[in-house]
Amino acid sequence: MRPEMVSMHRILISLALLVLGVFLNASWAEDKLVNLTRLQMFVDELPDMPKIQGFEVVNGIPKSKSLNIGMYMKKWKFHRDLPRSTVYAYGATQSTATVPGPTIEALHGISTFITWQNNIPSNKHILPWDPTIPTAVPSTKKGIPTVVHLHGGIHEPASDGNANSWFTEGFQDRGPTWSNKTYQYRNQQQPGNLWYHDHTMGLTRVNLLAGLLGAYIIRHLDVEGPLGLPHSEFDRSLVIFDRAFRTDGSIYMNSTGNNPSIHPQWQPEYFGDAIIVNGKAWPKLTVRRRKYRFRIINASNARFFRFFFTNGMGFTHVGSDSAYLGKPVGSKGFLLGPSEITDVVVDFSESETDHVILANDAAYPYPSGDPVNEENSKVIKFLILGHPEVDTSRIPERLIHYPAPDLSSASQTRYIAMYEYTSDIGEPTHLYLNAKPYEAPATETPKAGTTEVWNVINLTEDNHPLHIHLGLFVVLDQTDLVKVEEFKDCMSKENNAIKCQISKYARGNRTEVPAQEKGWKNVFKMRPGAVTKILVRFAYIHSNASYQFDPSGEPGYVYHCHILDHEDNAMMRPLKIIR
Ligand SMILES: *[C@@H]1O[C@H](CO)[C@@H](O)[C@H](O)[C@H]1NC(C)=O
Ligand SMILES: *[C@@H]1O[C@H](CO)[C@@H](O)[C@H](O)[C@H]1NC(C)=O
Ligand SMILES: *[C@@H]1O[C@H](CO)[C@@H](O)[C@H](O)[C@H]1NC(C)=O
Ligand SMILES: *[C@@H]1O[C@H](CO)[C@@H](O)[C@H](O)[C@H]1NC(C)=O
Ligand SMILES: *[C@@H]1O[C@H](CO)[C@@H](O)[C@H](O)[C@H]1NC(C)=O
Ligand SMILES: *[C@@H]1O[C@H](CO)[C@@H](O)[C@H](O)[C@H]1NC(C)=O
Ligand SMILES: CC(=O)N[C@H]1CO[C@H](CO)[C@@H](O)[C@@H]1O
Ligand SMILES: [Cu+2]
Repeated sequence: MRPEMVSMHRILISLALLVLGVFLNASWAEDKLVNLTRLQMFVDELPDMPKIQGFEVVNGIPKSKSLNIGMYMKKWKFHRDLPRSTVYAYGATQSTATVPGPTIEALHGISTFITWQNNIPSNKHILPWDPTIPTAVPSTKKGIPTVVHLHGGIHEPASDGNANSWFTEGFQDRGPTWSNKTYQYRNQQQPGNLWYHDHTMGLTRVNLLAGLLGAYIIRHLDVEGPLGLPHSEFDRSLVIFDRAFRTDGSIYMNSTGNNPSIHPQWQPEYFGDAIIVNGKAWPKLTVRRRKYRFRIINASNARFFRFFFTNGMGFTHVGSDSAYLGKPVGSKGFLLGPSEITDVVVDFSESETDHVILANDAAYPYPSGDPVNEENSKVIKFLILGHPEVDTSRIPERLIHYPAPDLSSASQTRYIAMYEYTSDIGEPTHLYLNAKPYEAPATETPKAGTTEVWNVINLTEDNHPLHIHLGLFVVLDQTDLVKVEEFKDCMSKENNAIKCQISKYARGNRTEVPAQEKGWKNVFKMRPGAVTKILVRFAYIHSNASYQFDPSGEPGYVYHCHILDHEDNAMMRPLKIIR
């Protein structure tokens, strides 16, 4: 082509792009959402995520292993009849990356080293985010900041995925507390269920929504083997979250805040009506007429689930969060808050029907929000094969008992108050713990090896799942506040529970802790208008040995609300362990 033709050509291409751009922008602005009632449920098979071993066996002896796990931008199909969605996904390679990410299987006592690599191209985030909340912004203004936290893990602060230890593609840009490309997960703790997910300052909600989460299991074969629980193909992880989609398949998040003049994008809670299990909307799974173990991780940003079976079948709980229960607990249904994990055995030989639906009836926001609808009330369908079969797995009478320490051994009592602030139009603008922003110096400074009592006071209208890094806790008591408004008035002036005479107000009804949640936990749903008393242990629960690392190092740990939209703005505080 002659030069003038080339430039004409360019002009035409630019024009075409311009028209396309206007068109794309227009359709974006319209936010045409998929009408989910038109999507047929139970058409996709439940995927099993790829498994990555966090150890290697050399001459019959397990040894520690170093893994590289990347974060990639790719397309993911959430439903047979939905166009492919752009996601951020974890995986060993781009082609094997999945949403949720691969399940990492570690062995008790064997370290897994992981170099998390950000391979997400330095362009615009696939979801709207909000620069007016405390947010990681690369100095080059390029790249998508990410950092990985292993939820439930007991390891040194430098491997904890601090919100300010974020990094962009190829580690080009790094947050202020970034220190090392490789994390060491020691796996010295009790066997159980963990999950890894993004934890970037101000971007956690959007990075998880984009797909950055996955399951992590620590096994201790000597201790778990004799229990005889269902294993291998009968032991499945179910990672559950909710999403909304545009008609072009893209993941939808509202780009207009509830207080747009203060925060252009931030909203207090994200909900989508499509319930996604292991990356598929309302999948189905064909099961044999026998026992299965399901490790269920609630990876929703804000949705609570209250699970039950439509045919009345029950669940037997064997674990909760990252630890086994002392004894199995039967239930007909249970409430799972964001980021809570439950570990249940389901016996399909008890089913009188040839299929059953795992359903949900939790209002959203929980507990005072909208009732569930046709879409978000269904989770997964199990198709149950013919006759019962010989099932050698069992549910033993005793599981693994980790005694709770004496209340009298607690070395400190703390009060943690949850506050929500609203604008003059009465819409939430942000939430704080103890009326302090994240940047304020640490006020919770437990000594390693000790146990403390924390009284968590919810002065907001929502149920907040509180998550503590490093420590595990036992819930002792939940007592409603009386004369809540009077107490709240005092707290909003003084921010001091003792000065406000909490003992005078913590006199209402007591709520029993559900039996399946009486063990060691790392997340608990803090009832609104109540004081929840927990006993937090900054030591292992399965042994009296002290931590095999220095927990007092930089950049320390955090504790926060696990409704991600709250955590990002800024229901999170530093947790500094001292020696
Ligand atoms: C979604 O589709 C259903 C069934 O076709 C219809 O009844 C409903 O009105 C639609 N909802 C919206 C918001 O368009
Ligand atoms: C980075 O972490 C690895 C694995 O824990 C460790 O071996 C190495 O010494 C660390 N490097 C620095 C500079 O701290
Ligand atoms: C997005 O949020 C704004 C402000 O809260 C609201 O007015 C609007 O209806 C929302 N859009 C959708 C599609 O829900
Ligand atoms: C998942 O967690 C969210 C947020 O806490 C909660 O609203 C929802 O009920 C939980 N779902 C299940 C199934 O537990
Ligand atoms: C305690 O519970 C009872 C029964 O649900 C209820 O009637 C009563 O109002 C509650 N008391 C307070 C102080 O909330
Ligand atoms: C830890 O020490 C206490 C008190 O000496 C003892 O009762 C308990 O059995 C020990 N726990 C373990 C797991 O060794
Ligand atoms: C639903 C509910 O009980 N919400 C309460 C949460 O706590 C605040 C303050 O304590 C009360 O005002 C709410 O009614
Ligand atoms: Cu919260």
